[in-house]
Amino acid sequence: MANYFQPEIERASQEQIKAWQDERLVETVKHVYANVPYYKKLMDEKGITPADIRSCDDLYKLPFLTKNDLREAYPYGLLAVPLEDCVRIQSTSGTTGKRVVAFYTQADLDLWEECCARAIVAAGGSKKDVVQVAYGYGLFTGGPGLNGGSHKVGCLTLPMSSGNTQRQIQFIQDLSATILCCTPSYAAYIAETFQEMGIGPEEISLKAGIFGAEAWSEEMRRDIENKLGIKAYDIYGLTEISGPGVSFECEEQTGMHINEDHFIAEIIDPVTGEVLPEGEKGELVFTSITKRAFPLLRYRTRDICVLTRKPCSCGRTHIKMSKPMGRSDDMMIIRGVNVFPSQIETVLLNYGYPANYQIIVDRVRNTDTLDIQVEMTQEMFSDTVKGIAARERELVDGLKSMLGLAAKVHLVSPKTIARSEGKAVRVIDKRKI
Ligand code: DLL
Repeated sequence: MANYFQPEIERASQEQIKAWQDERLVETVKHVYANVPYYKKLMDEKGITPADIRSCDDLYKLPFLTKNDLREAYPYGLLAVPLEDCVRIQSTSGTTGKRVVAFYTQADLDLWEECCARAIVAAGGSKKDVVQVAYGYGLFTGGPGLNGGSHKVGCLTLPMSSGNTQRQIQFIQDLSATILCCTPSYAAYIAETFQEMGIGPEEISLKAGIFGAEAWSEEMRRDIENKLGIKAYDIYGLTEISGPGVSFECEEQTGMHINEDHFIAEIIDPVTGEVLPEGEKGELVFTSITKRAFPLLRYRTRDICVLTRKPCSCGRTHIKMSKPMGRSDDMMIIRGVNVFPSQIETVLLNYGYPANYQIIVDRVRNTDTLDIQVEMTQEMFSDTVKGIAARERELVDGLKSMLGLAAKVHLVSPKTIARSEGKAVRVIDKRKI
């Protein structure tokens, strides 16, 4: 028997969903055109006004928005309400000069938390549950989003944040946590630690997990499910659009229902920008239609997905997206942190290295590893062994402050990294996900 947090919305008819989307889109376009000069300019350049957008059928007329627009408009350029109406910011992981900052009014937070509550109830959660939130808290949306959702459902919420695995295990055991929320790689690590302690699935109180923020495979899902004795549900989202809960999995485990009363999804050809029909693989684009502080129209996520309206056995009518199958840009997600190769290159160039390097990403015992091989100049190469070790440490520190992530650095002799004849292969991602 399926459970819903807001059954009248989650099982609404297609006509009702379309009616909500039409009305809210029109209203949102008026709102941003009137209040965000950045949008007004983009729309004026395309020669359209709010009067041209009368329903979702006109969505294609609107300009796209990208992460670059968000950086350009940083920090307040896309804010659509007075700052005094905002009560919170969150920000994307990764720490290039300009981060993406998203603003929320109290009403925006409530709607976001309701989306997360839907995900928790879909995973079998009710007020009887003990929800252990082991996503990071702070600027990252994972902890705050699931925390708020858990409150809305009325669960006993354990705001653990990530890390300190022994303490996570102790709380799962002592407080009989029933639902674990964290990244899939951290869930796998917790599962492995239980196994090493000789604690089997039948002795673990958990019944479900809500795992997302990074790609994970079906094999990984089964492995976590078996070790912890749970059902593992996927959850998707991005800071720009609110955070976790943009879409979530139901018991069918065949894709994530997008909360269509809040977000309109499109799939486009990442090269031409052309809208593709349902069922075709392409880049996912979102338009938020209920947010007040930071509404985004046609935001290009860079995530490659497929959408389907095939009826779902859970009774939900909202469209489903597949797990993201990759990205149309070069962003990597390493231990939950968004990393662009260009950030790494910037650090190397700052320290005087030639741009000959290779980034090797792997997953060892369910934890992402980041190794960077960097060619030295001839001059650096003639340095002492001690001098080279000091240089490596210096780069590790520089990378840490740029990425917020520990990397391993290996300095190699000049001309040892293979040169390519076409595009340089900078990144070797060995993770099988
Ligand atoms: O990762 C929000 C989130 C927190 C989602 C907790 C789920 C759970 P960002 O840091 O802005 O936000 O990163 C967004 O992460 O564009 C995807 O590429 C990737 N991503 C998020 N969820 C999934 C998922 C949060 N379930 C970027 N599967 C997105 C694969 C995911 N990739």
